[in-house]
Amino acid sequence: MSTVNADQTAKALEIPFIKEMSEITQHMWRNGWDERNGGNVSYILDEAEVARYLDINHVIRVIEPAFPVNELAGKYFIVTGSGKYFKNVIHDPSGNLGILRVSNDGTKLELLWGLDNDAKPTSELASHFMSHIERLKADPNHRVVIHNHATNVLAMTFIHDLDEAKFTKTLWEMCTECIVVFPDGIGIIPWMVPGSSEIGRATAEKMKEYHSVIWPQHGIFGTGTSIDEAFGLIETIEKAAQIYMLIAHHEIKQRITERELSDLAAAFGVIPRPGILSV
Ligand code: 2HA
Ligand code: ZN
Repeated sequence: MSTVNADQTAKALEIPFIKEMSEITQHMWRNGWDERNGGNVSYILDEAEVARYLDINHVIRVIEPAFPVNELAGKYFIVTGSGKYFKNVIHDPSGNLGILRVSNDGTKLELLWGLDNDAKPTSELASHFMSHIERLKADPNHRVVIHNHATNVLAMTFIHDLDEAKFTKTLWEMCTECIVVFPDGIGIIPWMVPGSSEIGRATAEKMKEYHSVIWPQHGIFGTGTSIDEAFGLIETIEKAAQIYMLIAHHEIKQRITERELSDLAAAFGVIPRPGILSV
């Protein structure tokens, strides 16, 4: 086992995006959403932002991605490492996180910081990269993909119909603010083997239309223009799923009606995904 250098950790945590990744992974672990090595995060960084803290001309190691990513050529990312525990990131950022640049031809990953002791980027890099490509097409300000095993979302995929419109409507009905936070609804893919390019393609296909995608009996992907936004989206969906799980065995005496959901959307200036509300 490598010894964690306390001075190096303190210095790394002075870099804003390393601190942000370390804090959010710790937060998710404390929420119980990232047992063992569960979950992964990738975050697009500006070149100037990275150059302020690191020598961007010093490539520590070159990593071969499973597939070329021309669409992301020249982009910088901070990512969680494969097999790494969210619990440990804040105590050893450079052992558990890495800062990478996609080479100009899109065929290599140039490691600029972290992933100590030959660690690799997240096992879900395919899903992350393919999702970044689609979200960037939809929104040039997109930056963050977070995957975790949010407990109640996962539980809900056992007992709720996995039809996207029905699932979305149920979540909107659980908390007043849901329709405002995710008017575009939730994408859902079939159960698939994680870590593969196939699950990456299926997830990214949904990302063309949705900010968030559920992997049944596994977890959730949330995206956004910042860590706060991507995390806040997952937090809101998980809260709605928690309410659903809390009330699932009880008699419902009153609920938010479809009319009220429409009124909410109008009041907050959001357009609910068509085909979900009938009023
Ligand atoms: O182990 O969450 O989906 C990391 C994961 C894989
Ligand atoms: Zn997972």
